[in-house]
Amino acid sequence: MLIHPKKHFHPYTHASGGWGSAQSVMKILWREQAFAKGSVALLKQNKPDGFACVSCAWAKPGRPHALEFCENGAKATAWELTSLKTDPAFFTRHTLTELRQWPDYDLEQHGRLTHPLRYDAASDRYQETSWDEAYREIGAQLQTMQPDSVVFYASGRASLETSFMYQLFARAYGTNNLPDSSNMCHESTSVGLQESIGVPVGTVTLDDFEHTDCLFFFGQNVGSNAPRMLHQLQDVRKRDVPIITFNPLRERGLERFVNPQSPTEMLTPASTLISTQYHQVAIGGDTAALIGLAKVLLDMEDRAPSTILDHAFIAEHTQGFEAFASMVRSCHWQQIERQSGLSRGALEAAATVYAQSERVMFIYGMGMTQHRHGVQNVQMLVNLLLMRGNFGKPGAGICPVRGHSNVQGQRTVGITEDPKKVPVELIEQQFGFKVPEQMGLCTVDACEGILDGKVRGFIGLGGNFLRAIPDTSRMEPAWQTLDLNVQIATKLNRTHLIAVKNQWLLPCLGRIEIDRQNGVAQTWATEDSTGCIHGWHGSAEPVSPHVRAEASIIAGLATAALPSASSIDWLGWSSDYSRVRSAIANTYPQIFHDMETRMAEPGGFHRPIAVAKREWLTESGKAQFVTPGTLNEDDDVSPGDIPRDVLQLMTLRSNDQFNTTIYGYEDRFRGISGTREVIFMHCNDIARLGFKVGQRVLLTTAIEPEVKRQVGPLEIVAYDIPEGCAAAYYPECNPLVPLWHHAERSKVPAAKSVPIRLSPASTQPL
Ligand SMILES: Nc1nc2c(c(=O)[nH]1)N[C@H]1C(S)=C(S)[C@@H](COP(=O)(O)OP(=O)(O)OC[C@H]3O[C@@H](n4cnc5c(=O)[nH]c(N)nc54)[C@H](O)[C@@H]3O)O[C@H]1N2
Ligand SMILES: Nc1nc2c(c(=O)[nH]1)N[C@H]1C(S)=C(S)[C@@H](COP(=O)(O)OP(=O)(O)OC[C@H]3O[C@@H](n4cnc5c(=O)[nH]c(N)nc54)[C@H](O)[C@@H]3O)O[C@H]1N2
Ligand SMILES: [Mo]
Repeated sequence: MLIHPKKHFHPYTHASGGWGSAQSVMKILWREQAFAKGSVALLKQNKPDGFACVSCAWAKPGRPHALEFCENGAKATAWELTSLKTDPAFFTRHTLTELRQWPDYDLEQHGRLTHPLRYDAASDRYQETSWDEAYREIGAQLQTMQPDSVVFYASGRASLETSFMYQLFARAYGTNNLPDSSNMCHESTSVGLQESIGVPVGTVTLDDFEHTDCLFFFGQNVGSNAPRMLHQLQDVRKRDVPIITFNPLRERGLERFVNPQSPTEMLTPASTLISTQYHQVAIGGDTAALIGLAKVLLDMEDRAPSTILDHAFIAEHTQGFEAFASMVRSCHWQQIERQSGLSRGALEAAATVYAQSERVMFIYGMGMTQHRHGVQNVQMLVNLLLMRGNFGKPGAGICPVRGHSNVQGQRTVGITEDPKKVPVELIEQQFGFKVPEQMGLCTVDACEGILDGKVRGFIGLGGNFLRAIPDTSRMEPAWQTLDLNVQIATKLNRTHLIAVKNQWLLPCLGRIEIDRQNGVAQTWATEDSTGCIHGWHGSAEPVSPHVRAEASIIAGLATAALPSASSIDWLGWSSDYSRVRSAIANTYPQIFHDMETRMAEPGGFHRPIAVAKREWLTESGKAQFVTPGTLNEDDDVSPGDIPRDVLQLMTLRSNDQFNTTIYGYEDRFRGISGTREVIFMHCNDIARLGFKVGQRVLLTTAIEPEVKRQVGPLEIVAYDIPEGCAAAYYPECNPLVPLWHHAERSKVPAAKSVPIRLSPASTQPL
């Protein structure tokens, strides 16, 4: 096992970005032995003649900065271009039983997978196999299985071309079981926005940042999870545009920023103040806070009629305003303050700035979507924007910050469990098979299927399913009863180690690598958080001659699994991606017409967003005010009503991880170093519950006590977080999230509000 750095807790007093960020990039390039390859690649990152960063989905400008990458994008590049290899010899040294004891960091740290592998139960090891054998045997086994018993999971990174092939493979095989990471992430957005404004995605583009006069941030940690956006935020702040943040934690990236790529800023003490107001809302308190804002606006309007609300917009473009307004009026301040954890004065301050601004954008992330009422949260954001007509004009709109770099695009080209969301007729006409009608399984449904034995096979196009899902301690034993597990991956992770009877690990090219098919370097496309579609190509030599492109692996599996009568030329497609693009363009002509030429233009092209023209593709043809049913985000843990010894836990990311990939043990901005085994708590809660700073505690889920869900020991860190709330890292805390504890309608696991109790792990503080 690797030696880990020493533990250290020390508040971070510097701005985000700056020297800390530059140092962190150097460290990882060095550690991964990727200095030469990595530094050359970084110059091509997010450039029209290069590749899309494999980290977050934030927009890539058509006119990029000289260095269009951030600290965490650089880490992702170094992680993929590492010189270290997890080759067949590695597996002769380690059994799966042994590897299951390793932390996530150590597993991925051994480098890239290089050869196709098959699990051998007798020796409890992965053994090298050939691609032909893998395809033949997996294909033969798939042919014996019920299509609806197989799940085709996608993690959100694969290109539009690969994703289109993948969903077609699943549907030609006979199932809509196409869950993806979006089911754990922004599905609350897809459901909420579709119903409210008729698009499942955000409505703003990069240009809007140049026109906006006020930004609101809800539950998104820009400094760690979408740091390139800090450039837009810095520009906005130079114009003196206010930024108002709602977040239980004071996230450093939302406070101050020094651009590490600006010599002047690096050499002077200057830093940019990001948030002009910072409201530490209670976990789960956003709906109440937004109702508070709406209430202030209605009061202001009553006092000075026709000065606050955009009546013309509301009358012409919306429905449901009266019901919404009367619900808001009926809410009492006392209730709003208690649920939101914010004072009336604080909410008045935020509402006043909102009311004074003509063009407002709301930006949000997992702090809104990963709640029991995550969909309601999203719809509350829309309600507020609708009150002042903040849609369909430059500088205004809604901006969900997506996660994986092509997660939005995967949905656009058909990776969805819901066949109603795909152009069935066009698929059937072109490809000559019947698209199954039955609704497929989303991520939570797939987990239930694994628990009750209905799901028998699993194919993973990337990701670390067993680590990312909720209730992991219950899921792992059930997983072992599967008949087939096929994982297409770049690095080893825990999902590859929970062995099932027939298990294959197929190594693929990363997106930064040059993907040559028939000797020709291929291009590929992604869609970012602003609905912008770009073409890219790889920049680095592949890690090994034995790894294959994801598209080629899908073609190999599909050819082996589907009857030979299939009218899709899988192998032809995977040797020339322009053929896949023409199929995408024929299937989704409105979005992808002339894809081949348009994606090559600097800055790519935008998918049409009807809202921009104030057209509403909703059932009523209008934008919809949706009246919230409750002030809580979570009925299981309603703030104020919960037992005194129960805390609401949010599970969140450090600055040194990409989802389940742990780059290191440093959460610099939160002052944590050398460990992830911590729980952040308010000092009053620590004292009130009889604990001490530094004490080790066990965390137990406080709902459904008949099922024991426990994590720990974790060390208590005193932190600036609202009382009654606590925070700890994902994925370590996933065993605490009950599978059924998910958002209504979107089924996004409610990973941001898990009621927990603490107990001492040992009597000795560390
Ligand atoms: N470097 C890096 N970049 C990433 C990722 C990564 O792991 N590492 N992951 C990618 C993916 S897949 C995604 S989905 C995104 C995730 O990016 P984010 O949406 O930023 O997700 P989290 O880190 O989970 O943090 C959510 C934020 O919500 C706040 N929060 C928690 N509960 C509440 C609440 O009840 N109300 C409010 N208002 N705020 C709350 C937390 O304090 C935290 O600041 O980032 C993507 N980019
Ligand atoms: N408690 C809790 N749980 C959560 C969350 C939370 O905030 N709290 N967040 C949720 C969210 S937002 C998300 S998106 C999910 C993430 O869930 P996933 O997308 O399933 O997980 P990742 O950690 O992104 O997957 C990492 C693995 O992907 C593989 N990989 C990396 N690059 C490539 C590639 O180019 N191709 C292929 N084929 N494989 C590749 C590597 O093997 C790596 O180990 O987790 C969710 N789970
Ligand atoms: Mo995500």
